[in-house]
Amino acid sequence: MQLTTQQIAFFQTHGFIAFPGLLKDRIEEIIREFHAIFKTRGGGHDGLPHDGSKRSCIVPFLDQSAVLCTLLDDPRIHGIAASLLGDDFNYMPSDGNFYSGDTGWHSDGWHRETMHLKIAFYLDPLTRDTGCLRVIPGSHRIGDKFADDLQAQLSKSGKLWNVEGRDVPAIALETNPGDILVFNHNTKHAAFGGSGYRRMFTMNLCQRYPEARVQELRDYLNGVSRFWVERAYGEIMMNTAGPDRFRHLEQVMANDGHIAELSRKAREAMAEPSRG
Ligand SMILES: O=C(O)CCC(=O)C(=O)O
Repeated sequence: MQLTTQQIAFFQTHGFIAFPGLLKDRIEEIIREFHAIFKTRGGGHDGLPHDGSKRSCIVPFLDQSAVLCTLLDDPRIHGIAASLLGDDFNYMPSDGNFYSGDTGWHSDGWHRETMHLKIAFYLDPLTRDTGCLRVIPGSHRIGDKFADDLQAQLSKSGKLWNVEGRDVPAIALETNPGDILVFNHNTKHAAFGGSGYRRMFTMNLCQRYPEARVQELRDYLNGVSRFWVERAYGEIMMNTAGPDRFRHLEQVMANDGHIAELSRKAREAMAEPSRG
């Protein structure tokens, strides 16, 4: 599947695009695998069941299931990624979540040169006031006055505009399971009114980094050490990759050698008794 020129232009201008029902034919296996992965972690986070009080998050996520790994090979997902990022795009670490309550306004990154995007799979029917994703069109365009003003002001919307987060002008991307949402990491997004059990997982993807700027990719990958992992990808993702998938793993695999040491340090820092 290739996106049309109009779809690509829409994404570039607005910073997001929705594909209602795109993966409806796979939703049963997707939901089954989502729960199977959480079951291996006790149902939530840190070996405990998710109790709805705070977000439970697993990173990397879809890498833990051979079935979910094939989403990267699925011509519909592959086509979206290749159309927006180029044929040599990188797959990046994914996350699986039980979200709990509101998520305030934020960007996932603030990338000037290399485009990063997120594909979000929401596994429950969600409306504007029950936790669907909201996005602010155009907020991804670094250097544009509107986007830069939002970047500086949005987190203080109550004080600066007398407007609380849920009332900030935005598009509510109401979804049903099987719908796919895609947004630029720079795009401001949030969710309000969700329950304590909102199921969602993501695939992150980016343009291939030019060799001269590959240190930026390494720096980006530092973030996964918070999850105490040895590598950016899970074993299943790497071990079940054919040559077509490997093309989208190879740059990260060549640049994630520092993560194990960072993870070790993060684990040790947690284990240290607090001083004071
Ligand atoms: O659905 C949500 O609560 C927010 C999702 C989000 O912020 C993200 O995936 O970056």
